[in-house]
Amino acid sequence: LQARQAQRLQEKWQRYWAENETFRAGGAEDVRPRKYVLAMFPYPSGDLHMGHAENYLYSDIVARFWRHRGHNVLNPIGWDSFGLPAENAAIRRGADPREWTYQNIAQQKAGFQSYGVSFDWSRVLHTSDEEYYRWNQWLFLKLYERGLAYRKKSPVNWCPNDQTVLANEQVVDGRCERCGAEVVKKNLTQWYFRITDYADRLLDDLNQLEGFWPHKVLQMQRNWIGRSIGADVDFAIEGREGVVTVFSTRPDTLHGATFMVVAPDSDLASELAAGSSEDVRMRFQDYLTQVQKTSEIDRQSADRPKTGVFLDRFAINPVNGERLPIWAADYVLADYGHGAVMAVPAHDQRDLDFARAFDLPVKVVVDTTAPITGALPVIEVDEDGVPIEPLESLDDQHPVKTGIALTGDGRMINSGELNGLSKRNAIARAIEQLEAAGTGRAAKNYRLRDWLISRQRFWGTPIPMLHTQDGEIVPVPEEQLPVRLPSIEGLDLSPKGSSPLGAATSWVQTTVPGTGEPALRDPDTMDTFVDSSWYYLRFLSPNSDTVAFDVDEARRWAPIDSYIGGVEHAILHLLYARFITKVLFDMGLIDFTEPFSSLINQGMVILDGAKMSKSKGNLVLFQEELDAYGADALRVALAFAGPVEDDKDWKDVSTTGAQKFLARALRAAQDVSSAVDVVFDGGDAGLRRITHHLLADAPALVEQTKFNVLVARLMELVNAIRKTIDAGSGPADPAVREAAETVAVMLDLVAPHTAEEMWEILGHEPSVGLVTWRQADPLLLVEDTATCAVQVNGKVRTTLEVPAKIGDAELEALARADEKVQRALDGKEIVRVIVRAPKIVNFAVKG
Ligand code: ANZ
Repeated sequence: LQARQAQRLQEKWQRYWAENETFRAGGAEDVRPRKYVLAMFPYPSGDLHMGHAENYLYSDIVARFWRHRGHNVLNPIGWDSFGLPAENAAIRRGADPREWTYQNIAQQKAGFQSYGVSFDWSRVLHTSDEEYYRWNQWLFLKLYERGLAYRKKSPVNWCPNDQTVLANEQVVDGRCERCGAEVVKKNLTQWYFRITDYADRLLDDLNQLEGFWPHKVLQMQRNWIGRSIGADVDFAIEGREGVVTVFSTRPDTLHGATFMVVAPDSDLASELAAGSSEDVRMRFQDYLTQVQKTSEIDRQSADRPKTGVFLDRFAINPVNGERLPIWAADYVLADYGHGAVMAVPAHDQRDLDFARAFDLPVKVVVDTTAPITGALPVIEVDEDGVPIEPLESLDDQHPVKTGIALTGDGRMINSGELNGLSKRNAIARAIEQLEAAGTGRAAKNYRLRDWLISRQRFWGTPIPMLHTQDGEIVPVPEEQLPVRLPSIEGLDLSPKGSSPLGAATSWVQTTVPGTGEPALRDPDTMDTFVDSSWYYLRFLSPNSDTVAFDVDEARRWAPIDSYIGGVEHAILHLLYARFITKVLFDMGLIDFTEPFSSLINQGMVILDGAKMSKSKGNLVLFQEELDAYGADALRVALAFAGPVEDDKDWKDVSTTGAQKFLARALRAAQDVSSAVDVVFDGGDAGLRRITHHLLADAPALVEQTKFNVLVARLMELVNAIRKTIDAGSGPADPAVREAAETVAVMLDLVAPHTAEEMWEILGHEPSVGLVTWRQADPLLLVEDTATCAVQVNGKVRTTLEVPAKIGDAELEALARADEKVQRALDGKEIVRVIVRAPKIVNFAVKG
């Protein structure tokens, strides 16, 4: 198919689809079963690229497939149009982010249309429209009412380049996910969503997605939530009121605790240091300054040499009254558990590294291997922590010698009442003892943190909250939404650490509704992940100005049957959308708790094994390929390039091969339509078999997302058509027509313009996109046949052509039904039947 012809078909059929709203989803009265297919909506950050070409091709294939299966399909599109790229681009050009955003949207929209994606264009949404973001504000108020939105001051991730805070999820390897700048910590008061309240449900419900989501993504979500089960243990501190609580997953090892470590940047560390000597205070201060410059990644890195300072304070081990020296060290994090640990160097690698670095005692309490017979000695140390016993006398397996902590299972030793128990039983027993003594209790901990949603940027949803002069916080009443973004006139958007909205005086200064008391608007905007956490519901009633989404439509359409997008969203977006879905469920607005029933992650389009990027200058441009080869060839080439989830190297993508294939398919339809009538009975059996095998296999191929195999099979069928026309019975053979029609209805998934054209050439009304696929004829699916001799008393009466894999019973029934056999058996008594499928049936008869 040459580019010019492709262009002509694109224009023709795209106009037809637009005028007829061919892909508009059916309304409430439509009785067909429903499918909701969604591709993650794009950022309007420039032209469409090959990643888009791949992503929206796959969702289009799935959407088109379900229409062919007689479903009412919803396949909408919108734009995730708030966010930093627009704002940064606007700052660079001194322009309004609105302009840049809506220009890009228009461009991307045109791109999708010329690519022939079967979207329902009546439902387009943009998150930066006030008709959309007012519902973000509504959602915020609902979360606030339920105690799920709150403000707190805490150290937050701060990107010094973008001058804004970042959610934990937006910090990748210690750097800003967007710009790559090293993230630092800053103490700020910010709005949070209490996602941790949902930690257990977010974790447990992943089990119901097993088999429907990529396993890798489920595992990433599990690790992100990071539930640990263990105990909180209270330690008294000498010379101090109250207790210090530590979280431990190994309360069984309490007898092996030989020191305590607190996070240097915790309030507790400062307090303990303050109660110590001048010298300790100074050393602690120096250390703290150094720690504050260290990134979280470095702090958690296992190979970094351990650092710390002794605080000259002591904790008392609740199980044996031993004095444990307290250290401040940066491998303990302030915001995990209680920011303090009981150190058990024999059985925890980090603690062992620390003990070896600072000559602290190591006491084995779990006998983890057979050769260790419980005799591992405790190392006695003097006041300075120097071992009294020479190291040489220790067992070779001793962790102090090997440097390897004994983390495995084993029998408890040196642990009083716990001696002899296995690790698991000892943990349970230790918790019982702690609870009985009132010095501890079972506890759970999560890696997951609450979702920080405040952003000090302009291009986002204003947080609908007011601050009065005496520091009170008042929500904007629901009926006053939206709180609109002000015009950028006179505003300096450049990042400066506080929201540019704070400088919009006439916007920010307002009064409390009802009382008239002066108040300031919250100047921050919401993380754009709030926008994308519920957009899938907005598509169901995108024009409603009374509700965020129509609950009846949600009952009809949601949850989403197939969600398609990049694995880069494996954690943040999916986790937030799952969280908000559960909140909406708890509010009684929807009747499901997981938004995405199945998830497909596509691979990347790469070039010579490398990721394409503007900076590397190795971009293959979507628009250029589209112009050069046409939408269908590009689509076929991408679909054919390999399995959905694999990365596709552009080297292996053959747009010219796809062009030739499409030309052949079209020519087959033309040949059929111009064939001179000839009378046929039956038609070419070989061709019919290929056609019907494809009819039988295609649904499973699509459902298993084996789109490349489907394209290969279509190519095979087109070649078989050509062979039958040229070397066989010619284009008037009904088997040729049947095959050409089958190609048209299936090709619609990948090459919809060519498919419509073929369908029309074959004499049918458009649109082929709405034609239900034929059923395969089971008789034509029988692959190999065998010849069966049917005998009566050893004499062959007839032969039958039967499926090679036929069973004995079925073969006997076929033989009995045969006319000649019936005649030979007539009036005789059958005494025995011998069946050897598929070759022989022998009736032994009397009389
Ligand atoms: C004593 C112990 C003995 C521990 C042992 C482990 C093994 P996860 O699985 O990640 O939850 N810990 C607790 N709070 C910490 C903090 N703020 N910073 C760094 N480490 C912290 O890890 C829980 C374990 O990590 C806890 O169990 C504690 O060390 C440590 F043989 O307590 B454990």
